[in-house]
Amino acid sequence: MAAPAHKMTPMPELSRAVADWVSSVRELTQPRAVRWIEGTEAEARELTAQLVRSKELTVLNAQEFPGCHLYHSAPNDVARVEHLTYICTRSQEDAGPNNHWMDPQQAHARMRELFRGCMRERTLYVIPYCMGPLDSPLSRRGVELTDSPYVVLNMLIMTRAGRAALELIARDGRFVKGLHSIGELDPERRFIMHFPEELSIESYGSGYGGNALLGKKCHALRIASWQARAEGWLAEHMLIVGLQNPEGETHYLACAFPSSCGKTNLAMLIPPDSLPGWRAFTVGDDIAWLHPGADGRLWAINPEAGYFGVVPGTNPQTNRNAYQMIRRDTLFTNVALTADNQPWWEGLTAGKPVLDWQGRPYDPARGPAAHPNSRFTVSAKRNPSYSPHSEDASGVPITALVFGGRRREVAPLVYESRDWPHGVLLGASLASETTAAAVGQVGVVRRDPMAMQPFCGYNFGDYWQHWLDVGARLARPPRIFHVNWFRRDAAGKFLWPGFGENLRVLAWMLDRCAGKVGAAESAIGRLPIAADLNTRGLNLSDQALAALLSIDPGVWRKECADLGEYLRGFGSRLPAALLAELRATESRL
Ligand code: SAT
Ligand code: MN
Repeated sequence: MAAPAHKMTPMPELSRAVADWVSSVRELTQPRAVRWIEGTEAEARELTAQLVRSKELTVLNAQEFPGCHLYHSAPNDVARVEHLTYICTRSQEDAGPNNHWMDPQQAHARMRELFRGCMRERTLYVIPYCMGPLDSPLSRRGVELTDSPYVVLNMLIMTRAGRAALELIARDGRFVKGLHSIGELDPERRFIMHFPEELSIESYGSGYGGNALLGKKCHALRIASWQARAEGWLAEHMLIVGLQNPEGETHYLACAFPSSCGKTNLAMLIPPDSLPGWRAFTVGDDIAWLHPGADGRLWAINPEAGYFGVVPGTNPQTNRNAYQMIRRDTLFTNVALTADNQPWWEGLTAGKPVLDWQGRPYDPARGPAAHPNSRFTVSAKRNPSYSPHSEDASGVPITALVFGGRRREVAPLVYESRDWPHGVLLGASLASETTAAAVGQVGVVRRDPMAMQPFCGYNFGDYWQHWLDVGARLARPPRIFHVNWFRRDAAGKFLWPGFGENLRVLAWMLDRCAGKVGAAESAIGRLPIAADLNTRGLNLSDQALAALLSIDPGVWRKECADLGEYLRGFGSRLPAALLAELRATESRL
């Protein structure tokens, strides 16, 4: 048990470095008060009550959704803003063609003008947080300063935040500095700036998830990917799932998919009745930090403590675990409301929306009732399939890495890389249809290497070289696969049922890793032999299966040509080995 608060050292006295930084930000932003977040439940309750009183949070139906609340964001602040997100390194080359870049001094000057006096009449919250288990040597820490109590509530769920994190910071001295203000929520005065060389983040003008919860994409991916390169590990946009086979053996997979392509569903997969004896355990649903272990394997932790997941589409059929998980103690953002105060979203078969995500009377002519990027924030521990190994200080060992995108055509259901360097090419070749998770057009195919296009904090050329280097150091590297659950037939119908049935494909991968089944060599990699893929009870025609496992050499020659053109855009930073892998594929085609 923690000692009563009055007997404890006041938080500002724990770390001089943090206190000095808070003082300088206080001077700049001029808040009415400064409040250090202890991380207690009483504190979260009090902050929640305060937001309910000020009508920023709505209490949801306490019988059906106990402990749940609804938050409406500003209507123009509902997704990440990649066009306003910058990597500010001294050399533009280090940020690479994959990032928007600004000179650090210029960026600091610009942000200072935005932050100056911006917190008058507001409280400045100091949130020390730890990404990863508190006792793990693989974890890293940060402090977010924000004027948004909604951000505080989210950070308390999404990270290990509070006094314990600050004590760790005081001990090792290093932390990522994240300064955030909602500003005026004006899209014209909005920037998300990253300074990897200084381990700092400055975010202004948005209260939305990835723009404002700085522990998530900003720290755990953009800054961490930079730190990881310097320290010899990988910070990736991957879920981590443990699959226990009927023999009782558990293997862990880390899988990269772009935002809003089903990572949370895959992480919480429900084995279908047709695959008795299998169990799935969630370690993480969005981010994996992968470290080479002393045993030559890759070990993963989930730096987060909660899920910030897409709500629409969640129902007992698509994701029973998630549906159950978000029925209590969940913070909903931008969903609709029923007459009896229950949250409602597209994909629910029961209930009827009366107010839309902006709190207006629901009118189908104005579009969906819940925003397509509406979100739930919930503690990972609420997940029925939560893996107890999520808390292991050394992480979990990874058997396979999986890359996937959302593609109507081109990519087969699954294929396996020939070896690690070829697997890096598979990752680099990821392309996907865009989704509502970021502002912009939805449904257009864009390149999204390793699902990291919006999140890699440095030049992709250097990043691929780092991937090659990490693989070369692993005596027992995981195998690397590519999947596409989203392939469609000529009529536009999905060929593969997806969701829990994806376990059939994952089981094939594990059979491959265990050396139990062979594969068909193809120009792009190894494809399943149809008989090795368990499709019993699926109602999948032979033709559909053949289509799912087929590659069209003509289409692939074009795909390789496009990829080659894209890769060559990285100039001298592009690893020669990656280009050689592409050439080898082209010659096989
Ligand atoms: O960036 S968020 O964390 O808000 C959502 C996503 O894009 O995965
Ligand atoms: Mn994500």
